[in-house]
Amino acid sequence: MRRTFKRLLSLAAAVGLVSSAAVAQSELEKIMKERGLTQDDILAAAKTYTPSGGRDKYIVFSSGGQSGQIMVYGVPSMRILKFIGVFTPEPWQGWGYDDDTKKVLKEGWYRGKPITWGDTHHPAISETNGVYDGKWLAINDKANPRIAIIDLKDFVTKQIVVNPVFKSDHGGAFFTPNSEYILEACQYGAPFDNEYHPMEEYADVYRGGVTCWKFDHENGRVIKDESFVIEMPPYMQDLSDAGKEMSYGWGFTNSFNSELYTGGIEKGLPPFEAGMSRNDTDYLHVYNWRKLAELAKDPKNVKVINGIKVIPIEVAVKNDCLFLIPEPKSPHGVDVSPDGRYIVVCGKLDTHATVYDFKKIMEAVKNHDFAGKDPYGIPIIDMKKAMHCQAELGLGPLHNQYGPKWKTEGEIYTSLYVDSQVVKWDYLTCEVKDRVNVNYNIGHLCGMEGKTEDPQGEYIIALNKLAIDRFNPIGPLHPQNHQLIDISGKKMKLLYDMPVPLGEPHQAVAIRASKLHPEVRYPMGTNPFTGKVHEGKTLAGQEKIVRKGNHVYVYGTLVRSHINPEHVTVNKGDIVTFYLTNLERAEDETHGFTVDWYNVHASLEPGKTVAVTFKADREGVFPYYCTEFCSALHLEMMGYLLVKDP
Ligand code: CUK
Ligand code: CUA
Repeated sequence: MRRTFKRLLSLAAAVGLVSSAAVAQSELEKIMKERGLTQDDILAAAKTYTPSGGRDKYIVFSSGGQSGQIMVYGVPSMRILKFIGVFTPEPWQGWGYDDDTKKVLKEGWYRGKPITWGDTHHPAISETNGVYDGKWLAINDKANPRIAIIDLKDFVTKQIVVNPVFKSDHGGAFFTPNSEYILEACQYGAPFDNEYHPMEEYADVYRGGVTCWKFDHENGRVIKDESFVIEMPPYMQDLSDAGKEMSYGWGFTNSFNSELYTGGIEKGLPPFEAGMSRNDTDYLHVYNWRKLAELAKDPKNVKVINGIKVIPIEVAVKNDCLFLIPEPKSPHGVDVSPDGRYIVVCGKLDTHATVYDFKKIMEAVKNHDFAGKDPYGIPIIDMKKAMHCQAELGLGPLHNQYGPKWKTEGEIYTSLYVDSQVVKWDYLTCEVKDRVNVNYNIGHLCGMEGKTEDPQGEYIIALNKLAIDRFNPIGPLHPQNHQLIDISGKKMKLLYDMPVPLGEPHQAVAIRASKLHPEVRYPMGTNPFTGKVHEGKTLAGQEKIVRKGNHVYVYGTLVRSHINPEHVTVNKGDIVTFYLTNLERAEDETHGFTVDWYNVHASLEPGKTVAVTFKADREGVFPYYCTEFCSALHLEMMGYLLVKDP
């Protein structure tokens, strides 16, 4: 401590600040004493504290778990910047409370049924040449198998696609290295049709698989017609990753029910978790998505189920596009090294991480050197022949992230769920280098671009499932805990705890902030969901009310500090559409809009046009107003909807 301050003091003396530095020292010492802070605490604070107006080096997109949303925060400050409405309504952004956002949410109605929640797991940033390009973000909903696309120009969800054959998904979303496809792996095997099939048909009719969603990288939309599903046995596929560099064109998905166990405590059978972990190994699925994409273009190679092309197991096998490799035991994370050569798999019930060598896998494939076939005829590659090494890490290894010295030191970090630790090790030699305790029960961990071809340094974030004693108590439901860990030195150092009051974080991805270029305003009259001029665009002086039959269209504008028009009179039973344009050009001059009783809300960022439609089903007087405190006369920014009995 003393020495640090002496150094500070001599530095301060050099710039003529001796007296103020001395004052600062005594004040700092006083605060440290009062608050019981150690020198390590002060260093951690200095490494994370971001003064007013300061910016973060990295931006993190974290799954919001059961909230169905995404959380955005900065590193190292750990300041939350935004929650993005994705699968669930989010009133602040008007997400699900105006016509245009309702339309996007409606695309995600699962088999036609309104679904208002989601279980987001794995966000992924679009890639160019295997590195993040900062353009698009994708995330899956495990509960109702869907993928959403978020535009990183305005951080708004632009598309939701429903998987027409899966009944749950987990191993998505993962971009291929040039964002050609988004991989989405099934979790719980189920019939691909939407019919009833008894459990006795599990092995024959229930199926798993990986959906390869064709992605229009330029426009940021999934092209459903060019997407396809690789059918797989109902082994309960789990996490996935796309190969890169030497393994480009391949995908890897693990699984945890090679037993084909179907449960049934009521039948006197062991419960699912016991039956599914009977075998010592499950299967890593290795598939050539690039070749399968070509095959899928020929109708002879596919069956169309619920409108999507499905490549049957036999077709994939016949064309040398699908293989299995045993992997121990109840595997979870599968993470391809930055050069694409190694595939690191963690088994939840095994103390090891297993490193597979893609070169060895390809040797076996080339020579058709197989240990046998599974009941579905898929060739099995001998585990030993595909393996590079195994590292003994501890209890409950789950996920991996690569560090900047991956090439020279095989730098990799793995989460240990049961041991509540992050382990640093070398995947080239399988030696353990360091470990740090986290609080508690870590799931994923997030490196800075830690799963791209260009992992960055300094930080790992531990995404912990349990917080227990870390924060002030707020009732039985605790927040989650994101812990920032400094990895710049030889020993890892815990820097900061961030409570996450949103939902289970699962995966988070971090990108250099310098790669993001979001807009500050929309071109005047834009509909953000089409990127084009909104049909309701209205400029100053063009405000009007138009009646077409029983549908009343209000072309309105908002600008500090009035809504125009200020009176709208309609008949009971009319359908009313407010088209609203925010005429502001100034940064951050957002207005909001709501009408008493009608359960609508819109967020109008500068330049945006939105539509809000409802049925005027009740006679009366309904004030509407701006919901953002936008100026000194914000409260005056209002009007009246008058609904009369005709
Ligand atoms: S999962 Cu949650 S801790 Cu959905 Cu990626 Cu591993
Ligand atoms: Cu506009 Cu308040």
